[in-house]
Amino acid sequence: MSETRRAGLLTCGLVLLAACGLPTAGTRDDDAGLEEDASLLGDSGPEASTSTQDAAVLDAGDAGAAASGDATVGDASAVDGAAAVDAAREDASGDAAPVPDACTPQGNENCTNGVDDDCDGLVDCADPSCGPQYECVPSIPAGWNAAALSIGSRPGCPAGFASQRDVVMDPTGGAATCTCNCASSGAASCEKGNVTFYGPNLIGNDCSIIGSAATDVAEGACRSNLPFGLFGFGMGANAPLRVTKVGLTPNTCNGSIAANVPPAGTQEGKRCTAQVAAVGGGCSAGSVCARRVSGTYQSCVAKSGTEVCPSGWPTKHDTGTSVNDTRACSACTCGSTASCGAATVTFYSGNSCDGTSAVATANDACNAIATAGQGVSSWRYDAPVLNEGCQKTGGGAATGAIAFANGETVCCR
Ligand SMILES: [Ca+2]
Ligand SMILES: [Ca+2]
Repeated sequence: MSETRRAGLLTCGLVLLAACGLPTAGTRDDDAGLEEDASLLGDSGPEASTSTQDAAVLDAGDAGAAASGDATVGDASAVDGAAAVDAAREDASGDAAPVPDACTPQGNENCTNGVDDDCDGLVDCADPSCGPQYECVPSIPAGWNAAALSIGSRPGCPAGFASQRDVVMDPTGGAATCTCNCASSGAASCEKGNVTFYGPNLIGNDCSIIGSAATDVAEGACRSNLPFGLFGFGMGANAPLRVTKVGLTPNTCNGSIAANVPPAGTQEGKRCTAQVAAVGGGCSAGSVCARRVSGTYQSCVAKSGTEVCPSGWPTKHDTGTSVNDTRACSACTCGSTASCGAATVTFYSGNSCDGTSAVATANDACNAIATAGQGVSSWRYDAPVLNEGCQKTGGGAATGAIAFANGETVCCR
């Protein structure tokens, strides 16, 4: 039998004697001795752990006696009564086969270790002693830290949190609005054609007899210098020629961009992380015991970079130590809209492109124009410019984004 058990039984025996009205022959010295024994009970090993409250009562009794300088019967009764309860518990458990008590108090409840430290049967957050400072929160995935976030102000971190960081967060500015402006400079022209005249024949469009070298002709100019003198004697029933339209000389188009970048509407805040990374138990499935935040702070989890918020922490805040705003517009490229209309060569009987006329199409084919025996004194190449102008051909897209230096995703409940 252990010393503790002996002390308990001794105490019990004395209590029974007192209860029966039998003289206990107790003296103040006896009481003092009992209290001393009882103190041993409270201070001793594993069995004492089952009666923490009893030990506390004993301590209080001792303190009272010490304060009065004279232990009273009442004090002794309190002590004895506590000892009797202990004795009864031991009897209930059976002397023959005592049930070992696995819980050894390790001091106050540690709220983040998953253990019932103070042996009250309640682990971590389930233990009311954790309530003021800890609470059950959704599970915190690996890689995330329990954090406290203050939005709009930067008060000191709540108790239990450190690693503070002044942040800017939650930009509201959207993408840039981009408008391309295309300006035209210079004029488009279809100024040149290329005309080859062929020998006259009476058959029709026979371009077998070359009468002139290919000649570039300017658009819109009335010409009287007939090549090779071919038509000087007057055209026959048919005058074959081939007119090729030379390509467009477009107007020049210069693009410029009008970029409207809305303000990056960030706000300031402060992020703190829990000083103890570990989280405890005593919560329902899917929850853990973590430090409670206070003041303007919200309960959150944080992870560096741009992340998707984990389950249970739905409210996302993009944060960083400063804003890196790269929003802009890409350069605009512009092109001419001009084209050349149907090109023709018109022959005239008059010297100034007047009088009787006949028209040949500039289609790079052998054509025969009928001049009805009229002489040709002048001619003109015409190729109208159509749709002169400019249009956007590329660019003008919104680029960049609002990014954060030391970016961190903070997700709150
Ligand atoms: Ca604990
Ligand atoms: Ca506990």
